[in-house]
Amino acid sequence: MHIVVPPTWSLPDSSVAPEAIYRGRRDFLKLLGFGVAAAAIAPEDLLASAAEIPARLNPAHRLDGLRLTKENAILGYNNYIEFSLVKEGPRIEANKGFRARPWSVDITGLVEKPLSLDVDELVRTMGGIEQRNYRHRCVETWSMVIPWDGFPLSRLIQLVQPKPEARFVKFTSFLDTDAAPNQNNPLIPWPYTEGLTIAEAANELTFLATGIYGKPLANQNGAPLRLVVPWKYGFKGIKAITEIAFTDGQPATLWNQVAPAEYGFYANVNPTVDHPRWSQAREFVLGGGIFDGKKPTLMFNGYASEVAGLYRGLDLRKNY
Ligand SMILES: Nc1nc2c(c(=O)[nH]1)N[C@H]1C(S)=C(S)[C@@H](COP(=O)(O)O)O[C@H]1N2
Ligand SMILES: [Mo]
Repeated sequence: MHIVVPPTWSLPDSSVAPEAIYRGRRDFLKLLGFGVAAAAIAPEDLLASAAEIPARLNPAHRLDGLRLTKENAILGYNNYIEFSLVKEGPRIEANKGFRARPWSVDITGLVEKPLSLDVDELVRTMGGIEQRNYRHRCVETWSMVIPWDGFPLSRLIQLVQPKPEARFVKFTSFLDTDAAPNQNNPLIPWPYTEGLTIAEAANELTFLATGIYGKPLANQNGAPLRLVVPWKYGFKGIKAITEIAFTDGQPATLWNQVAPAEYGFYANVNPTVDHPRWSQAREFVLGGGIFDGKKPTLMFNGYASEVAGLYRGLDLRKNY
């Protein structure tokens, strides 16, 4: 028989503080007669794994008035070309040979304090996670509203201290041709890579996600750690990150190498700059059913007040 133990993140009240979990665990251990031993154990050892600590919704990122896309749609309509080229594929194929833990992440390149650590250790080092509701707009014209859990990339940047020469950040995904059969395709420059300018990376909106809807990321959504840049097309949001490198030159990215005329380095959501093969003026909103409706696409996906300043003086038609 298979006994399912509900994990700590399934606690109904997602605002439970980590300390309350710690106290609950400690009282439970006492009940089992481990009173003295429990007191001697460091609090970290009793805490739920960092990625399981329930997050608090950041009130600055509530998106009042927008309907969140249903969990089942976020989990079952995916782009993850390592595993499948159809939307329903990653949910099945990323849950066969791929393992999101243990997982180590390297922060390298032009930084004073490079880091190499386990993903849960990284989350703990970042001081835990918060929830943010963000619009998500794929270059293919569908959109969702996703409640992410994670931490701002800016916090990690402060920790590793980029050197003055660092001007870009390059992100690299995993490489495992056994777990991800499509990585045997020699026409694609695996692993998946992405990049941001250092100013984009340090923007308050740029987020490293560890979960969705208060649960650890599903493999098909990019477990254990993926990038979220809500004012850019979804392909910038690289999944299953293994390395974050600070560089002086603009990094090559997978899509920019595969089809440079279609997928630029910036990839800012922009209703006035069409994809060579289709208009970007409108989008299909995915809510819970398949297409819930069409609406006009917003400049910078609705985040212009936060990010337009990053592109002052830049021709967004040339720098697409
Ligand atoms: N490693 C990797 N990351 C990736 C992709 C991918 O194919 N491989 N697809 C991108 C695209 S095009 C989109 S729209 C989003 C989709 O994320 P979701 O499936 O969680 O909605 O992931 C992005 N990150
Ligand atoms: Mo996408």
